[in-house]
Amino acid sequence: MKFYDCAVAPNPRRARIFIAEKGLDIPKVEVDIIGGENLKDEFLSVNPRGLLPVLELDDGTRFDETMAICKYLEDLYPDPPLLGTTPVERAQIECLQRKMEFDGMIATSEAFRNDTKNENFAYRSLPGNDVVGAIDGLVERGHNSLKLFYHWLEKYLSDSKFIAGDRFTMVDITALCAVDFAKWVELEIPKENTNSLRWYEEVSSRPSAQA
Ligand SMILES: N[C@@H](CCC(=O)N[C@@H](CS)C(=O)NCC(=O)O)C(=O)O
Repeated sequence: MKFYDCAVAPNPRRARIFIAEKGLDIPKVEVDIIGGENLKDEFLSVNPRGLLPVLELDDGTRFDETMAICKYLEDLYPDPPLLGTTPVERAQIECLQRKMEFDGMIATSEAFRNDTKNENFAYRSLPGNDVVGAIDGLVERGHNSLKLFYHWLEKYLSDSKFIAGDRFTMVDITALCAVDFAKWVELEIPKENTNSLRWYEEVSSRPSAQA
């Protein structure tokens, strides 16, 4: 297997943390998004949409979505379980995972990529090789969605150690990456959200968070 990665980017980081939690050592190919390497022919021959991460199998099969990569690896390496162990748990984790992704990751991406100050990205308001220009109003909508993300995160953590219960899961991975990504648009966990701050300290101190 081969993992196409980008050290600074939040979606590759989600997959990287997942791989580290599984204790796997998958060879990495670093692709520099900031320098535009993902939009050059060499990487476009790997993923024509120019997006990371990508997992490539030894027979050349490729997966270019973080959750597809994680689900594939969970099937191959079920321990420790990060996507749930029963049909009910798996469905619950899927519900929460998607909320963290939409409310946190996508909201930040909207706020960041539509801000014309970030000129390397604003001409591509959506990530990857498809050109969609910035839309001003999405900066404000992104910030407002992020405030809701923090509101709900605090609620989910009000009576459990991790977001989906007493075990660390993919939900925590996506939320951690979203919180760190949101620093790019200067929206941190509000000081009064004590459950979220307690959770953040705990999940960021796991060795996988440094992967
Ligand atoms: N839904 C995809 C999103 C992937 C994505 O947006 N990746 C970003 C990095 S976080 C990217 O490749 N950006 C390339 C660019 O901005 O040109 C996934 O979860 O894998």
